[in-house]
Amino acid sequence: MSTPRAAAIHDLSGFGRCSLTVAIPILSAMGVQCCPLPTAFLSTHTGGFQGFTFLDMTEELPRIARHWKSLDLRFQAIYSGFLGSERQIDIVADFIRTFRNRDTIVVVDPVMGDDGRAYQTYTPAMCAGMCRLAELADVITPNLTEAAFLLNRDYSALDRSEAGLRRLTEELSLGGTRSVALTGASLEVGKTGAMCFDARTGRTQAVQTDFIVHPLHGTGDVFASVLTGALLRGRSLAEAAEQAVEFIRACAVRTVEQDLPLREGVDFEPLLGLLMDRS
Ligand code: PXL
Repeated sequence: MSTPRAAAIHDLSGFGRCSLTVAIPILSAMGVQCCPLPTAFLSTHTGGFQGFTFLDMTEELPRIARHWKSLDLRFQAIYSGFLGSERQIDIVADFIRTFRNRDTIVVVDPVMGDDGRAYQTYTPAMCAGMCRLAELADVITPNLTEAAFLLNRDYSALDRSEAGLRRLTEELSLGGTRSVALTGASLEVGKTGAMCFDARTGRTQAVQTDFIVHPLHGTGDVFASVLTGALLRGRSLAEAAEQAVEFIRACAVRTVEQDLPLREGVDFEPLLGLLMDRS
């Protein structure tokens, strides 16, 4: 099998393990060539650090896309996450329309917020744009906050029972046309994971593992990156979600055992070998 290639459209945060500093090593370990399009260059992520720098890369994105098109590059995955400006919504949508072909998986992680609140740099207009962008996806990976934003619901009033989470996931599927892996789905005390709707089979399935710690920064990015890598390796949505959830659990155990600061993200580097397919 030739090496699959993914265009990864996320920010580059120099410190704090998220976005591209998570996506590049994880996809590489999983045998995927990761081609980054940085949406912004920050000194740290925006969760838990004060005074971070932020260089908006909006102007650069269409120039990169034009050059890649002139080289006739093909991508088996287009994987987007944290965006740097409202204008980037249309730029990323154009990128998807230009580079998508029959064998391309489009994964949109609709990064907007956590714990019921939008991230500091996300305006209401950006969140509305993110919902439009997510309509182009084959697979979306929202957390509960982002699910509430996507469906225009009150976060605190979401029904978190198993039946409620199933319904929420199915509602996010746009009538069964888009796969969904809803993260932060806990079906019992002490467990967490994802509720998955697979548009290929029409099935909704929960994936659960032991809950280790909250809040751990960047777990959404680890989840979506492992999921994308596993889908490119031919796994089903539920298998891909299971691999992602188990990897995060292993990383969270390490992070907690070493008493590492939670804002620095999950201590995943020594565990990348778990993702390598030696077959
Ligand atoms: O993990 C999501 C994320 C990505 N990128 C940046 C962030 C965050 C969450 O806070 O701040 C820059």
